[in-house]
Amino acid sequence: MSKVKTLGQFIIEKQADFPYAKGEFSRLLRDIGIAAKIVNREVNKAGLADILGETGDSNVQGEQVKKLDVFANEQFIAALTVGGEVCALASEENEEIIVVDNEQSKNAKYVVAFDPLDGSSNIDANVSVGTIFSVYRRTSLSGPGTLEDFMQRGTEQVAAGYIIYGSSTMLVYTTGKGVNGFTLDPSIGEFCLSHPNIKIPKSGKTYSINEGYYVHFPDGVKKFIKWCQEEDKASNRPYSSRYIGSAVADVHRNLLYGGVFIYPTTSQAPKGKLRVLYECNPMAFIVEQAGGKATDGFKRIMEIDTKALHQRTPIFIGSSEIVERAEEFMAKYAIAAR
Ligand code: P6P
Repeated sequence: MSKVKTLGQFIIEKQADFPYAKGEFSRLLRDIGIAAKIVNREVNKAGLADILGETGDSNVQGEQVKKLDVFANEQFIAALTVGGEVCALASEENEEIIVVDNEQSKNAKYVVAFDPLDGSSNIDANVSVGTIFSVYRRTSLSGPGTLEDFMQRGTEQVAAGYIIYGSSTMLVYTTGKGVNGFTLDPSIGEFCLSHPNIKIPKSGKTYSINEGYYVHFPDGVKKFIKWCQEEDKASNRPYSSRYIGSAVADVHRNLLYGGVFIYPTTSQAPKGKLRVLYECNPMAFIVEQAGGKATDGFKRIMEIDTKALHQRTPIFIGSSEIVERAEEFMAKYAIAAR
């Protein structure tokens, strides 16, 4: 009996968790998996563009060659539109929502917000990049989806996940009943359960932040960084500094090994850089479901009131004990700053 359990088999098996669902949600996750496989194929050959004659704007067949984040965006929009399970989409690549207004979708139950290829500026250096997605039940009653359908707190998410295109391609997701990771087996073209019931270590020895902005960090962040660098064997310090510059890769590493990822406010990003709707909330849902924490330095990411599609927030996400320590510094020095 093969030990391999594909994403499709797992979704059907877990469908029992949703007694009222009639399969729409399972089909939605299937559609995301399909788009992920198509994007994976293109991401994996990115470095070959020149050799394959895909330089500039057209390839040897004279076809328009798209930037990979544009390509990824189109694939997820197409898969989710054709799938018929969503009534609207919100993408990092699109200023406004994408209303899905075809016959089978306009009364669909769900909306999906996603970042089609986070970290894509790194792709030419062969650094891992990722897709991040977040699923909500629509709040509008029927017809085409609306902007209001997305103005929900992260606590209302019905599912969240990411695909990381790295040394292997993994899909990690939660529906609120734990976190499971699936690794793509290219030989059979299936995501296979490889990391069941992921739990993030309560602590760790890695901190992940772009220290190039150190002078612009809030005092609490500066003091936390110095705390990470102190010698203290009992608490595994000094921590190692690891910063990939691709949030999905940094968060995924910490999810498996323990650690904290911080993108605080800086002079260039006075409200933080990462977006609430399609980056912070989905990663927060996953990390909390794995036993970790995700805050803006003071309050849960998933309790932030989303007022705009591309709203930004500072984020402190990872092992609960390390996030709590960072929050202590933020609280202590926020008072001092008053
Ligand atoms: P910086 C990628 O552009 C991204 O949105 C995240 O994936 C990543 O963590 C961050 O920006 C890197 O930003 O300012 O450190 O280059």
